[in-house]
Amino acid sequence: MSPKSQNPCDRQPETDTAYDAVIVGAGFAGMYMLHCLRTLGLSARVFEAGGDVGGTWYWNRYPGARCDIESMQYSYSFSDEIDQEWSWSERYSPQPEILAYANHVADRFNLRRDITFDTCVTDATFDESAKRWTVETDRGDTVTAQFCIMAVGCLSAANMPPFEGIDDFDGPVYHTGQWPQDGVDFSGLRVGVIGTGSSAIQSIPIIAQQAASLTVFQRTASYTVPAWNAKMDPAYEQSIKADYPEFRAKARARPTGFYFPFNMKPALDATPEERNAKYEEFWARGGLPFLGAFGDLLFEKDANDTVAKFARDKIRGIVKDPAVADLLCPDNVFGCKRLCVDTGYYETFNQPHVTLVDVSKNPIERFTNKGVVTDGTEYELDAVVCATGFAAMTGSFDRIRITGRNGLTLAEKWRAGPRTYLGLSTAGFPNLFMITGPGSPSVLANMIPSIEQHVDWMMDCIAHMRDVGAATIEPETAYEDNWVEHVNEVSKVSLRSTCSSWYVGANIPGHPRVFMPYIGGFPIYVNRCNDVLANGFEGFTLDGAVETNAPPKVRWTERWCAELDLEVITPAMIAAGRVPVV
Ligand code: N01
Repeated sequence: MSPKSQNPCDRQPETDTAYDAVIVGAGFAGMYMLHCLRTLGLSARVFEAGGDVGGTWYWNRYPGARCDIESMQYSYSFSDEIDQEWSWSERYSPQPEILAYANHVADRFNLRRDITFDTCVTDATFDESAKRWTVETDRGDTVTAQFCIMAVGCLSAANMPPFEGIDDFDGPVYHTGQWPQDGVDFSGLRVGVIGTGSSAIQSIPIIAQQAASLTVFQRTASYTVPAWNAKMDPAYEQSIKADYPEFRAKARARPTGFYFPFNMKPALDATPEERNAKYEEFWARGGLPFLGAFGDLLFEKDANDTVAKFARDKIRGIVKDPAVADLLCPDNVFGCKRLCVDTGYYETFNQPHVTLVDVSKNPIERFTNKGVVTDGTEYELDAVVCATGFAAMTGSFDRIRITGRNGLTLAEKWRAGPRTYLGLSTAGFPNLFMITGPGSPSVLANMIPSIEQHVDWMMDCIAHMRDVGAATIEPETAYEDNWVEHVNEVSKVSLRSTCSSWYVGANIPGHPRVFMPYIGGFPIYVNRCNDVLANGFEGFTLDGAVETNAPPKVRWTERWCAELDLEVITPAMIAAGRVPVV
């Protein structure tokens, strides 16, 4: 079933329809929200910019795109049937398979009938007298709803730097996060890639296989760990499916919401030989779990120096040209920026048709009709790929004019950085919910469980509002301020707060520097959300409630009564904010 059979331009704009909820975005968050609202008997309309479901996995179709969380853990957990009927073909799923899974879920629950595709929400305005949101789109739709739910994604607003002369370039310029639907064939072309983050590191080895020549423009070298991706082992798959709920529970008890072996011993207590042996053992496992080699790697700079040196030695062991190897060696904190996971990245630079260009001291000056100029040299190219990242966490909100009480826009309120209570909502914007908003674990946890936990919390909240006859819910400023302060304080304990990454908005010129995701650990965050709910939505004001004393019922959130994995999270760590989030 594909919505592409309809020409979106042909449809009549929807006007004056009143819904219980409008959802912005039909990625994994919007899809699950829609499914849940229906279960509660509420009406909802989803507006989605893309031509189909999938969100991140709809847009990021660049060569080599795949998830850095293992397939058996990167999926919805709300349906035992889907858990059992769906099979993943590889240890780490490629983008087409994750998109196929999103389509499967959309088909299974007939979600598309309530989703309007190819439509961007432009405005969401709270009407204080009606206590409802008015939502407008770029296709002329104007609808109203009691709840406005932002399921806009954390890494959805592509960052395209304003390179001078880019429009003069004769060839195509692509962004990894806005990849053409039908793919791109680079065979025989001279290709340039700008950027060396996760998207570049995944795509470079594949583009190199096709291109006549590949020139990589690197501003900052990234650390990357091999994925050691492989075909799914049927015995492993079966062992998990035999008791999927148990496996999910084990994962939820972990700081990142996904499970992998973690050695909590400090690196600084080990001898150099023991350390090296442990790093080799975890390197052989590969991927993000490499950061689980020792418990202090993201807290103690001296410990981090040991893992950084190990990684640089690996690079020098793979890359044959010492000058190129040196350029590929990062000199910053290991894992400070999001760790990359690759297949054959460093090996690619041993190929004669691949060139690494350092733009750290001499930035890209401009595009010409023939290519890209840096340091006075023109690199002639047929096509350019900008793997230049995203305006993370707040970028997708910035694209919509969201107006709350007293005409205050969200952009104004967040000018000095996002302010939320639990990453779920923000004062002055009643009944506006965010799924994995800034101030929640989001990108520092497994995204799909993070989404489900947020949606389930919102469902208990909305059900409670119905039970007590509340028209609106809104956080109190004092509680929001405390939460923002807590998010900031916890981030300072981690070495992650020390570098210029998209976690702090530093990749976008002019953005305020604020550590946006909550780094205190997924189960700790879940427990906090549960406590707020159990205490009658502590820190929120429910307006118009008839039955103010009715205690909230725990229905949806029941499955999120997170146990802490006490092997990796002790009360002392929580008190010190030293919960290891990879
Ligand atoms: O973006 P990035 P990404 N001139 O911001 C460079 C997730 N993800 O799309 O570091 C030259 O990491 C920039 O340089 P610098 C994952 O969470 C997940 O790769 O700012 N270069 C950097 O090298 C990831 O972290 C998966 O100096 C410029 C690069 O562009 C997040 O998405 C796969 C430049 C941007 O790297 C973002 O990853 C892919 C300029 N003007 C993504 N501007 C998986 O699941 C920017 N750069 C595996």
